[in-house]
Amino acid sequence: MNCVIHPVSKPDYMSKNDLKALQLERLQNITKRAYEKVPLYKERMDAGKVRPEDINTLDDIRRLPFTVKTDLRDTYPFGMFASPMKDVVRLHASSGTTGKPIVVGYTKEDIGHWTEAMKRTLASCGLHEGDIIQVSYGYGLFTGGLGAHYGAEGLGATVIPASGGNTERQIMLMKDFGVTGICCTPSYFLHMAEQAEKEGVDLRELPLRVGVFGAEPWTPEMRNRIEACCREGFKAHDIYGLSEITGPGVASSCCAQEGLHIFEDLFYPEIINPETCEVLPDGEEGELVLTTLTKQAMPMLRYRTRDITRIITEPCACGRAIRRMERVSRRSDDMFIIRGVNIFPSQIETAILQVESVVPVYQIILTRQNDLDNIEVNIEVNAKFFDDKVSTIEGIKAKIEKSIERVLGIHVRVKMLQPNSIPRSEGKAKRVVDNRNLI
Ligand code: DLL
Repeated sequence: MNCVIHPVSKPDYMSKNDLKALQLERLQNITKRAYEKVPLYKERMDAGKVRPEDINTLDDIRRLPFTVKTDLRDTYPFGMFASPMKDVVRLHASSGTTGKPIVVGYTKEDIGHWTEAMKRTLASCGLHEGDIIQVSYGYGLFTGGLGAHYGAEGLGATVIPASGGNTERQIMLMKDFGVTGICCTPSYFLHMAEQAEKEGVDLRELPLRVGVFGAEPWTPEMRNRIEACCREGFKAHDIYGLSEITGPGVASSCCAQEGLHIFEDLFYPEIINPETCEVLPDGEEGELVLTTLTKQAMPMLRYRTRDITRIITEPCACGRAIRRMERVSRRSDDMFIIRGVNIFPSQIETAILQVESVVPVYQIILTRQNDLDNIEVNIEVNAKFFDDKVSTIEGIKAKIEKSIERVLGIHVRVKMLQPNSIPRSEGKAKRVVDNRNLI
């Protein structure tokens, strides 16, 4: 494997002992800061009879309280801030499905750490000075655009701050400016590939060699589809992060493309059983919990991400010492139960993409009738087959239904729709339409 080590990646190779010492020192500082400056943490730690001085080893983190998304909602907008507003130089926000967004703040120092994390992310994806990077994550309150922008600029690359949307212009920029790296959600990239094909632009003929994709769950099957649209050697990388912790830059895949390295010197990971909150050993699957080790404006102690993954114990072929987690394929709160079977959207994506010639544009529709939940999957017919005989389309539909049944063990009705009937997203794709009116 040809893994080039970029100088910004130095902390990724830190020895275990040095890393642990740094983590402990940072954990002690951050716990003290959270306790002294954020009333919610003081209350919780007092109630749990734990004080910052009780953190003497990394395992003592287990004595600290968890933080959940509703804590950020309940203290809206600035109740979790540990810095006075004069030191907060940036705000971002993430909108949920209901009500007010959650707000996150950064000091100058926090922006510096975030930039370093994003430089390490992009370097890990194989980008460097001299690359021309198109940032097509949304700029604005969403952390994707500015996060990638600062990282790419910090790396010394040429940045095109395209933001999301205006897909025709995106293709033009990519082609005319000789873009070598693109940052966006995987679903938006597929939409761009579709648009390029319509315009007669062959992505395989462009110099594009790295995709930095994240912000939504996607499957290895989707990665294969994406890589097949681009020139030989193009790598579709997976990057992970969340606003509450920093934004993108928490973890990233590397040249080995097997799992994502967590930037553990900045974010301390734990895996817990989401029901019992018991901490699980490395290798076991559960909910990822993250503690920010350096964040000044908004320290997060043991934030429950709801994202399901596991820590990979084997060393990575790339030589990095920081540990990896498996790609996040699902969230504990994404699961729905149909006819007694637990289902995650990613399982359906895997099943759909196992059928060749299917475009990965689909939506899962949930309905409720007489207290029974029902699921239907809408998939677009590939434009190439649209004019074909009805029997061809029926044949593809039957294949998809069979594939889903193989994966889930239940029969799910599939509806084939005309090309372009499912709305495309410029950011995170909306895969599930829940019409059950659950409260
Ligand atoms: O999505 C930050 C980000 C921007 C990450 C750009 C990567 C690239 P939020 O909007 O707060 O922040 O959403 C965070 O998105 O808890 C996961 O459920 C999901 N997510 C993010 N990255 C991935 C990924 C940004 N690579 C939530 N795979 C997280 C699967 C992801 N899910």
